[in-house]
Amino acid sequence: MPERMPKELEPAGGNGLLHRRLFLKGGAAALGAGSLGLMTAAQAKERPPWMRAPGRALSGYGSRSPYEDHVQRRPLSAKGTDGAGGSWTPLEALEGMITPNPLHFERHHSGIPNIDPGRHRLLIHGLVKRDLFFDMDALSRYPMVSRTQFIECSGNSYLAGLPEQPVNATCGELHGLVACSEWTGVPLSILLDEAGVDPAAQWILAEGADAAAMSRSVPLAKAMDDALLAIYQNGERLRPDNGYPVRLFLPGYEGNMSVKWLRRIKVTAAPAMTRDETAKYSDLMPDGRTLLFTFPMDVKSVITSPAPGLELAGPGLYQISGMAWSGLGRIAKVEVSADRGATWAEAALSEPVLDKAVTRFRMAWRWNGSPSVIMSRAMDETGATQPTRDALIAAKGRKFAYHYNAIQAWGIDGAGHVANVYA
Ligand SMILES: Nc1nc2c(c(=O)[nH]1)N[C@H]1C(S)=C(S)[C@@H](COP(=O)(O)O)O[C@H]1N2
Ligand SMILES: [Mo]
Repeated sequence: MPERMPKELEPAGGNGLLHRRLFLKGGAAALGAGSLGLMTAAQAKERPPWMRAPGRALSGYGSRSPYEDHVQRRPLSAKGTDGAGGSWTPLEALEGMITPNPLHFERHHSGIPNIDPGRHRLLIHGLVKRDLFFDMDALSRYPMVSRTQFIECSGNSYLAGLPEQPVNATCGELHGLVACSEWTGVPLSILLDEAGVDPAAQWILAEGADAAAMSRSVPLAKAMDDALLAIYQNGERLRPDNGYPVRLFLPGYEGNMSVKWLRRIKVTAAPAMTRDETAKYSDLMPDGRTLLFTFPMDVKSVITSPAPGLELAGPGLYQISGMAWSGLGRIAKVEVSADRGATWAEAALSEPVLDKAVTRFRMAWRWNGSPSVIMSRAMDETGATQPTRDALIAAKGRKFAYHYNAIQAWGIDGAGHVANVYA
């Protein structure tokens, strides 16, 4: 320890948590990371192999470094040949707030249709003055908006906390059914206004062009508020995996409602009570009632580094980094604990902090090498906070599978191995 400790390195919580000001105004120099190994003059003169000949040629479509090929989505066990399944985003390998398109999680009920955009059509009908029928060219002529927002499958995370014993899996396998992109497309309200919605209308039914013709009912109020017909994802056309050539995108609502490969919107007086909003995406409560239409995704956070799938190399200073998001609005605060929840300190939030987007948080931690339990808890601008696992199970029982948002604890053993634990 230096004699005069810079104030950035003052403890903010138990077991080595340091003050978030380390990440707020250039305090990170106090970490002294740049002095870990000094280059000698002889080493500086030596040229690595990639400096001795020109590099490879240009390409029409970029690819990542082969050294990063191990960063992959993890497919859920395949369920037969009907294309039903999903794959998780490897959260522990990523940083920032945006999910790269090729690593955006997937969830399909009947595989990925190979849609020819020239033959794809979108119909708007039902309780409207006039039916509208679009091809992609016509749709693309309407004014577009861009929004950076998350999408999360409501089945995300239940594996992390509902089984009797903690499941041993990576951070991405436990929480990776969430991704955040810049979505660009046409506000649905523009098209509904053009179609002329009947005053009796209260809902819409959205239907996909996959073999499952997956369909969900959406309240008209949401459709008129911020629903988007998304055509671009992080600047390029949607990937087939994520709904090419057009998907419905409903900010903050459970991912299942953001119907991919969108082909039909029917304006209705009542919800259609489709399979996906009755048999599925509904939750059995301890008192025997079933919750239907649980739309917004609740406030959640998870530490992505250190996290299962990564190892700590030994005692020293670490950057705790994680993601927080809420379907109700902006993230207001994230707190981190390094002593199993005995003490908590506020993490630094990385700008920008956007409505219904993933917010990156950071915290400095001096790990002394002894077994530790680290956790994060987020609060959104409505004041909603993450429950403990015990509190969530006390309220909702164990028979639910959707909207699991309890505080996640990671256990770190003396060898630096990180695992899912119940705190
Ligand atoms: N047409 C159609 N839309 C769909 C699905 C589907 O199987 N078919 N899966 C839904 C589910 S359950 C989720 S969580 C999200 C996943 O979106 P993503 O695959 O782009 O991540 O899409 C939703 N939209
Ligand atoms: Mo989902």
